[in-house]
Amino acid sequence: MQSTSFSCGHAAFVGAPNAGKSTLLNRLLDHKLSIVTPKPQTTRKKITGIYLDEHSQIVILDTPGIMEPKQSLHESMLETTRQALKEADIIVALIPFAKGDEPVDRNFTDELITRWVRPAGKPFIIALNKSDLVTEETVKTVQQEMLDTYSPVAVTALSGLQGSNIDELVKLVRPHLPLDEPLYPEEMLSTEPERFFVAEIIREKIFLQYGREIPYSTEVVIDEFREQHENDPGKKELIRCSVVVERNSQKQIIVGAKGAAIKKLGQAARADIEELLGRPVFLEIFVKIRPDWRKKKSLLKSYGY
Ligand SMILES: Nc1nc2c(ncn2[C@@H]2O[C@H](COP(=O)(O)OP(=O)(O)OP(=O)(O)O)[C@@H](O)[C@H]2O)c(=O)[nH]1
Ligand SMILES: [Mg+2]
Repeated sequence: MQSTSFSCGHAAFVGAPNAGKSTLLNRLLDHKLSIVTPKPQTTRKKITGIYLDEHSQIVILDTPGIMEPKQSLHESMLETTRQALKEADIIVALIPFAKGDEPVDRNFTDELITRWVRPAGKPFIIALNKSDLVTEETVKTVQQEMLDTYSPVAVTALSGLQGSNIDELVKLVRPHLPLDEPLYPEEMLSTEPERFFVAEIIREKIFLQYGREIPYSTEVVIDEFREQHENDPGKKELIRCSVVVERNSQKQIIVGAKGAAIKKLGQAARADIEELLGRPVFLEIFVKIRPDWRKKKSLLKSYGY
């Protein structure tokens, strides 16, 4: 792979919560790496996904969506996004189309580009996402508007969900990658360890299963992750984790009547974890109450924020 036409570097995906950053990362990798839900603020930590084709290795940094911080947790999430912008060789600002009178949120876009993207001092591409939601005419009009208003190195429109125009984004990113050799081995999809993705899967299932404030008041910690039977690879692997909530009432919701809700959670999570690891697991979920964990710096630190 040492051909002179090879390029490698870091691309940061930034944008509003729900813009579709994680969906796009997964689409590019053709692999479900980063968790995706219809709820905003799903991604809380940086997710590194390694895209590879014969001409390029793109180390994609999927980031937490940019929002007004209301807690220490949000501050850490924004700090993660800031770090990714520093690490990036090229920034992809993802701006989603929406159905309705305003095809893009112009106020947010302005804040994103002027307060976050431009100050990073890197070349940036505006990628208009969710193009499946609007007409081709709208796409063209907004593309031109973005080009005229922000002078990015390029504007493109795509649909991460449907996978349309994805290759075009790769082509636009490639010239901005500074290295001529891959940074990571061919088979590597991410720099984060398996246990990180196990916790993410459980968090995704919480986001999908529970309503209101529950997903936002919850954190998942892996307490134990070990092979139970080293000499017998067919045997189940033990994963013990804690679902951290803020109040007893939330614990009751997570557990549900006669434990039905937590059982359902465990089943949904286990199916995906087994698919990720490619081996059977025994998953134990405990619920712990840690009042105000989202505001406590020391707790946040222990959870990896
Ligand atoms: N119609 C449409 N929906 C999309 C597209 N891409 C993502 N979505 C949906 O938008 C929602 C949010 O997607 P995510 O990928 O989780 O968005 P994100 O930017 O990572 O969100 P945060 O992690 O919360 O910052 C999900 O319901 C996706 O299915 C797209 O191209 N078209
Ligand atoms: Mg995300």
